[in-house]
Amino acid sequence: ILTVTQLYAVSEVKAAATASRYSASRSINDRVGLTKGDITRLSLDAIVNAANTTLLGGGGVDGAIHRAAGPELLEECEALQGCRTGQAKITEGYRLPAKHVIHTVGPVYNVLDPKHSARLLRSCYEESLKLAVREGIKTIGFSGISTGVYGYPSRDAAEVACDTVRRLLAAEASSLTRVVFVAFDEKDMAAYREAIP
Ligand code: AR6
Repeated sequence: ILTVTQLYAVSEVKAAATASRYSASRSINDRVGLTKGDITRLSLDAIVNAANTTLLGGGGVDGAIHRAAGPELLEECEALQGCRTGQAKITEGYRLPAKHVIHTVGPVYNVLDPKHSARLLRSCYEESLKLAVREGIKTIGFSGISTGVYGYPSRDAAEVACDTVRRLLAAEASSLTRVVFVAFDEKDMAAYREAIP
């Protein structure tokens, strides 16, 4: 038979196992959003593309963004001469409702060195946000970076995404008023729900 104190202890453990490891912060939560759907439909100052090092388009969200933006996007990308993994570059949005596209290159997930993958993924979010702030962008939407063909597990990726965004929003007197995580499928949606307090 459990005492009252023991009962509390058990329920706290259960709560901790399902809740985010971050505590809710009003100043941050007011600026962070989560939505499910197609990022190419979002009317924001910038959307973040999960690109590859060539920046010349591909499948997944990259293909969808290029199709929706039109051929002018590829033209501008050709002049950028690629992008290294963990870095970010910015273009216009052309026919997209979003004004700009920030292209970042996530890591191909390495099961043998998950810490290295995490460092590179963190860098994608950091570099994208820093670039956005430099460009005076106020509202930004992130597609899942590396969570498709690059094989990054959704829950681990959502933790990195959430943690990096929270740190940057807390650290800087940043121009950002809204950071939206865009989940395309239920698996990513569930992962973000767990990571965001
Ligand atoms: N809107 C929002 N999210 C989307 C959309 C969309 N329209 N389409 C897919 N996603 P992926 P990666 C989600 O594979 O893993 C490309 O060929 C999808 O559910 O697009 O970083 C590039 O050129 C997933 O969670 O990107 C690279 O070669 C997330 O977008 C390579 O894929 C990322 O999946 C990059 O792989």
